[in-house]
Amino acid sequence: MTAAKELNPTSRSVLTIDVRTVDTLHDLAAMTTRDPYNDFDAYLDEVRTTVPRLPAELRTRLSEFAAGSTGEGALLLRGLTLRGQVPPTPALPVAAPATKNQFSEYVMSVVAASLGEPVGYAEERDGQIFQDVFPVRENAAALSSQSSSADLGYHTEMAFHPNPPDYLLLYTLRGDPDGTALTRFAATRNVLRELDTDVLAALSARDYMVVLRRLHSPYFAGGKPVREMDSGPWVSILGGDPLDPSLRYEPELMQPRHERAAEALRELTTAIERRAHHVALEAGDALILDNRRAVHARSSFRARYDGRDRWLRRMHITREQLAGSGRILTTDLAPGSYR
Ligand SMILES: O=C(O)CCC(=O)C(=O)O
Ligand SMILES: [Fe+2]
Repeated sequence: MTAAKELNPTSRSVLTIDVRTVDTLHDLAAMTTRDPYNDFDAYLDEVRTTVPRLPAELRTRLSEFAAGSTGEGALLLRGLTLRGQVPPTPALPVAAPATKNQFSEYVMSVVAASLGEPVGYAEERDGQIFQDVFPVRENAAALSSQSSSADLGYHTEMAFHPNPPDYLLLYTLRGDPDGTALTRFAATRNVLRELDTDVLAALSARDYMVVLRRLHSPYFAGGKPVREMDSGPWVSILGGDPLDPSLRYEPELMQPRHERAAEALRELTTAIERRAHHVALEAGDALILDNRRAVHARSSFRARYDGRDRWLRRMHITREQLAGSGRILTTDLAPGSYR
């Protein structure tokens, strides 16, 4: 595999938050009174009222990113550090481990409010809005965000799903102490530039079957548990507006219909590897990925399960208005659900 280049700290994808802005954010975070875990809608309403008070540069960069005008597919906000001690990293899945103040929840919610609506998926971690991501021994080698010894290959988030999130937000509570866990990403626009029109045409055809039985989560398709499914929906990898295309990409879960489709997928993967950057996320980093305009991956790393492992907090965000069913989506993965 071609090694991804290190992200240049002066790149347009990086914004280092100055100390005064961090102070302002801490003040705003401390003004909220609602409970982000037990009453998220009320908490988010409170957070929204603070958006106009965000420092101008942060607000501008977020709205440029939301408009997709930078074409970068990722925005890394650095320096958003918590004050005081971060509790030990959990080693077992738990419901919302409590960090002491609500700074991470505030930062994540205010970023999300600038981009769209935070959403949860009923079948993923019980629909949690704030999802803690840390290595879990049992899943060390699994295709899972809880893995560590396994390299989590390039993908778009929830590529198997009819409605993947438009954005993925990864806030870092604690970086990998060894610095070996690297998050990689590549902008769709840069990747597609590398490919010939016949490859793009192959990727645009519904010639990839989502292998639903490989999913770990308790989804249903046509009323049957997905683990019992031997066929899945046929999707295209490349879609959306031809002038601003989007990817649905997860080779581990996609079965090409024929060799031409398989070859196009391999070419895409090679192009992603050529155009990717990597960053070792550190405490206080918030990485926003545009899930249509970027793919991402994470290298393997060593987990020790001693309270000092890498610990991220993750959120899924949609640009659409919430439908009547609300913030927590329930989905049937039947073929007819896919656009
Ligand atoms: O741990 C990371 O850096 C990214 C993991 C990932 O792909 C995810 O949480 O969606
Ligand atoms: Fe991911």
